[in-house]
Amino acid sequence: MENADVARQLGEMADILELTGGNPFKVRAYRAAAQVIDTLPEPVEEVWRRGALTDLPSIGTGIAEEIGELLATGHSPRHDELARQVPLGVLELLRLEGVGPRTVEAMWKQLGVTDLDSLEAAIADGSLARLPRMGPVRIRSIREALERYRGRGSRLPIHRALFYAEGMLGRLRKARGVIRAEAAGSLRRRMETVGDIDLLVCSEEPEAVRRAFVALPGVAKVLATGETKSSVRLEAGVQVDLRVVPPESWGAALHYFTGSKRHNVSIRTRAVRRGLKINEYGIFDRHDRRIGGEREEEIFEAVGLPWIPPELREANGEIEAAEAGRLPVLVEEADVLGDLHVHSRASTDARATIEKLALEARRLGRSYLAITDHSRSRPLGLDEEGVLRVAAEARRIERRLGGSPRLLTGVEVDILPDGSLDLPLELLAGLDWVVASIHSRFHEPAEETTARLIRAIRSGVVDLIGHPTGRQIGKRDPYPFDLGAVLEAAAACGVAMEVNAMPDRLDLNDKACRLAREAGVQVVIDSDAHNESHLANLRYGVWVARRGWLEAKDVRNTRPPGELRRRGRRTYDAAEAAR
Ligand code: DGT
Ligand code: CA
Ligand code: CA
Ligand code: ZN
Repeated sequence: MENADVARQLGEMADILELTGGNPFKVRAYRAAAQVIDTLPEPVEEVWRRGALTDLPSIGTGIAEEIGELLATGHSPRHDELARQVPLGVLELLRLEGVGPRTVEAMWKQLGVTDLDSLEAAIADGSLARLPRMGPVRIRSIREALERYRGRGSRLPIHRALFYAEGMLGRLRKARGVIRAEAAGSLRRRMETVGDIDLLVCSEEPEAVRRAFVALPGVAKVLATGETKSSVRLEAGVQVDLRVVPPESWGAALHYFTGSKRHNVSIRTRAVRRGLKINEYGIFDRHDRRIGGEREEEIFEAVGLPWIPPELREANGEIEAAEAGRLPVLVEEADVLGDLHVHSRASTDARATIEKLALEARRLGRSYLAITDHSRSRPLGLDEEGVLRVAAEARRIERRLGGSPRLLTGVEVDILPDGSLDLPLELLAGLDWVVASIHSRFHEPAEETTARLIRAIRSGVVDLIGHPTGRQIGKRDPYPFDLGAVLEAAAACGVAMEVNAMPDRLDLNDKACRLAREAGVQVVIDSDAHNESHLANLRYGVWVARRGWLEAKDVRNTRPPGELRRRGRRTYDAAEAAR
């Protein structure tokens, strides 16, 4: 059983409990456990085997036992028992944005709505309006949520694709006759979602590899299988394509199956102009003699270019840049020195103490960490006193740990609907690091949200705009606003833009990173960790930045702590402070 499956079961248990009016503490416990498992960097099964489930944040003995049962037998009696109380379609209704258990319960019990289809019918025939507090605005937003949910593509988020790919590659590398095995396709290009997983194996024994491949755990169905090419569908629903190539074709095949298609076409066209033929088997001269293909670099050498990193291979100017010797030296995870958006248990229901976060950051080699809990207008958010208390706690722990990692005092302050900040400016000005984010009123006209963000940027006390577009992949679209205008203001004020590395955010995205760079705005790649296991997610943000052509100099947190604030200690607008 994969982590995502375990997480889904736990999440469902939380949903059913909530829907049936179960104990809210249990609901929260299941939900927190699901989140921890879903973002765990190793198979939960291994943690379970070492008997270390309860060492994970948010996992107590009761839930650990249920997870153990799930892993041992493939199903959880507790989950089955809960699921019998609610039709499956009703559970799916909970996935709609802005539709909570209370609403689903009313739709179900009062209108007999039991799935997406019957909800659609209840909207169409007007019966949904019979529910209390169900005016035309709310109905429209439910209809839109339904359409978004239905329209959600079947593409897999990269962190899940990577999970499956790494599991399969690990096993294939140990299989008979396998010389090398790598992921290709959109996964190697680090796109935020992948349509299918492409694996490439180097071997002289394709038949043995094929047999090992179709027998991998998790394979639900063999879709096609030939001598050098096979496709399967995993239980998780995703398709996996495998190609097996001999060593002399490895580089050519890796390039070909990495894509993108448009990039490949450009490279092949260049080759033709030089009298060469490039395909997945190798590089051939005009007499069809093989002149290369064993290493991927040879493909680029043959057309007079330096090697281009896979993240750039989207036919978006990378060939021209390579030609002109102006390829960016892309930022790497090792360049990122610290994490500047981290939540402790002071403002979340997770169990991450500042100390646990700091120790995990140290283990990951980070040299600093900004503790940025939520401000008062969020549930569990901090008021002035709370912010100061957390800051004092951070300083104390930093001393206790001997200054490694450095702990910066900070906050993630809400940008209120009018663009003012949720805490006094004097307080914010005294902290080491201030993230400002929008968490409410996502559906205002674009001009208003643009003005809201710009006002926060100009406050003089903000260092970073958190998850600047507000999107949640597959769940919530970005709020409408003028990114260009916001970037211009950020450049003028030296305010950075976040690349939030939470796999369901990745916000800014790759395209916006590139715009930020062009506008002269630095980004900060950070984890927005809600527990210590999230600190490892930084790599997903690094991939986004790489796809956005960013170099280390474009990323503020490749700098030591003393250089994070562009202009040293901020002054802030006294008129603003007096408001
Ligand atoms: P995806 O799976 O939709 O996320 O995107 P990709 O890029 O992984 O696309 P996929 O799986 O269809 O094919 C993998 C790579 O194989 C693709 O990036 C380039 C190469 N490829 C596949 N079909 C063709 C083709 O007809 N022509 C060329 N030039 N390359 C192809
Ligand atoms: Ca693919
Ligand atoms: Ca494919
Ligand atoms: Zn936030």
